[in-house]
Amino acid sequence: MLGFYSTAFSQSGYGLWLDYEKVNDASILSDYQNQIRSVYFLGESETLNLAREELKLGLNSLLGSSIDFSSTNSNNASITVATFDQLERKTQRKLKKIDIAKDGYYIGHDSGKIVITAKEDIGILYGVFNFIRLLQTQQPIDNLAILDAPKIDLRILNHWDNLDGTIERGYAGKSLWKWQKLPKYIDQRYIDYARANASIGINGTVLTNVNANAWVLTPSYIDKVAALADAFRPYGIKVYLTARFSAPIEIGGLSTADPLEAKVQQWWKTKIDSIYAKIPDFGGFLVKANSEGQPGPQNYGRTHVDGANMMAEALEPHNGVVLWRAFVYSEHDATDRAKQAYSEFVPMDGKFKENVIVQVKNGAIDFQPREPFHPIFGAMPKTALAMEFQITQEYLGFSTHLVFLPKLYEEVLQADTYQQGKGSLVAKVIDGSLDNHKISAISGVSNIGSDLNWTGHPFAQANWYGYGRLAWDPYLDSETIAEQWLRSTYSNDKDFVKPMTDLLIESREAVVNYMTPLGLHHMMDTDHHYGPGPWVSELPRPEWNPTYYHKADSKGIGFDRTKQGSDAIAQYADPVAKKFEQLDQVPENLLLWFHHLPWDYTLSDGKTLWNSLGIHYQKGVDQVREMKKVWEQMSPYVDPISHKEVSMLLDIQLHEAIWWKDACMLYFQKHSKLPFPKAMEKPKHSLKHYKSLKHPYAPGI
Ligand code: BDP
Repeated sequence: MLGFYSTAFSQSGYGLWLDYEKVNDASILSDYQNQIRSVYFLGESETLNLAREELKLGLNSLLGSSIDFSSTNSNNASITVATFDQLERKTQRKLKKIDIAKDGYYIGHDSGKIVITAKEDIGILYGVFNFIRLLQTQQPIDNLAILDAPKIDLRILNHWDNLDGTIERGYAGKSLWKWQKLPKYIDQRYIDYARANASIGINGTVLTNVNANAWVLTPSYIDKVAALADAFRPYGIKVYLTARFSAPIEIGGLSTADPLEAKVQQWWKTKIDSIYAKIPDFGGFLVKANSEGQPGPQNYGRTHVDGANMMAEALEPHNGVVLWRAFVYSEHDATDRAKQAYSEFVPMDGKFKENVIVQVKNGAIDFQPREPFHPIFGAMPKTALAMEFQITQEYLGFSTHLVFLPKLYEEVLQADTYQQGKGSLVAKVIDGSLDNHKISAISGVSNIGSDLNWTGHPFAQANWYGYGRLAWDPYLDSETIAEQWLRSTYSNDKDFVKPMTDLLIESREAVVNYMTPLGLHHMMDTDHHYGPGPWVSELPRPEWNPTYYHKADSKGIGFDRTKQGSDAIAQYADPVAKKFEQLDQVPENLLLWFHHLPWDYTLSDGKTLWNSLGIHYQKGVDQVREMKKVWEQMSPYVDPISHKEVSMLLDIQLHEAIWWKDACMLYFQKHSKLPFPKAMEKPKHSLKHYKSLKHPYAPGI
């Protein structure tokens, strides 16, 4: 029995990209073995000890032999690991100055030996993980000179975890945080979680849902949070909490939460001081205010600036930050939802305190399979802006569909805002380099839960990994990330790596094609946000209805955001706006985001809009079929349990891609009254059937 369980466990995916399997290429292995025999590891601290143990584990497992860590001298060790200061002190010689940034590291050669060095202990840990990655991905190590440092300061996961253990939009089980057993019981999973995050450079975690519960700010919960902070600290990870704006009323006994009232300000100050007394390196607050029914300063006739600055002032003496979300839209505002956050926030540019970071979702609507970049990114140069990506796949098939999100993230980060002319990439806004901000941040809404493999779908691990890699370096390309993840997680065999990298890269476009092609968006069914619901039109808030977004009628389809329409395009810098405005220039994959067009409109390839829509839906389905075929061939490289798991998930994905195609095309046909294009497979069921499908118990609601 033990054998059965241990096999199941070892193939469960629990080890993530950190299962260090022995290098299977004989010549690479012997090359590594020749170059690495012993390690001289200098220094003691909690973080350095973790780095030493990680390196030991990595080398012993990858090289399949026991590496000597007892050296006391860099002369007779093949690898020396030490902070720069220690290295100089110990070797008693001035080393060539290497300009290593904070949190960064250097891996290079010195007199034929490998050196891993950094300014700080955490840099050593990052250096060690990156050195191990070189071996895991079977890179040459004979001539190393890698100077690397994170380009974004705060690289954060946002957990939408509730205190009752459920996760809003979580599809991989329950929350990892066992609040009831904290602070005394430290689950091994907290440590494994911190280790995995450190391996990709994540250095912050917001523990609680943006739809916040004030209870987490009560003293007994702060003790629990402090215990988690203690567990994460050696891995360089700070904790943050979501702050419910009305907390002074709910747990403080005040009659108001007006940010301009002295007693409210004092309440937050005292609360924040008490948090820092227990967690000296507490990161700060993430706040969702006056959004989707959450309380905020506007309840008292105040502004986002008033609310954010009040908290920022109390956090400032402790070096804490406020991440204030710009995800706002109102049922009382009749203008296009895509315009509302910009309209509300841009006039406040320059008014936030320096430790306020405004956190903006990647697109102006809501984590759709494809959105143009959020116009706020080019329009608030005097404010530090954080990117908020969603790693959990709320609108992208939950943890059932294989979708490689770094491809989406890359598209957004590489988009050009033209804020200061050509080359003003969103990545440069985020890392603070475009406008010289003192602080920069990025957040990813986590897809992690209590499932044995952490993320539900084994390939959803790649999205956690890829988010972390891009948070470290937002200029990385998604193909490199895909390849590194595949090599570290499964196999270095070229017959696996090449086709699977292509599959991951293509998977993002596949989901766009079978859900929301040609710039369509927000077509999902109500509440659960899972399957298609293009017909939904009767929800009380107009902007919650898919019909608000696609505007299909007998004449055509699409949201007119040009000057003749909502004029949302005007929120982009001129060159971008011009491109989106003109039909011969707007990227076809955003066509219906910006334009309402007749069904017989002719696209660049000569096809009509109607036919092209059907062909795109079909293409999405065919892409999933192709993914299935490729995966079938991969069984020699993947353990049988994972292989079967992914095969079954791909079957579901195919079934659901067909569901999206059929439901959407049948619904649109009611308006277009046109026959389906020949290339499109006929729908399996009637529109009535698709409309009747209900999912009251879908996870994550
Ligand atoms: C929406 C989610 C909702 C979140 C909200 C947010 O459906 O659960 O609370 O975003 O980001 O997409 O605040």
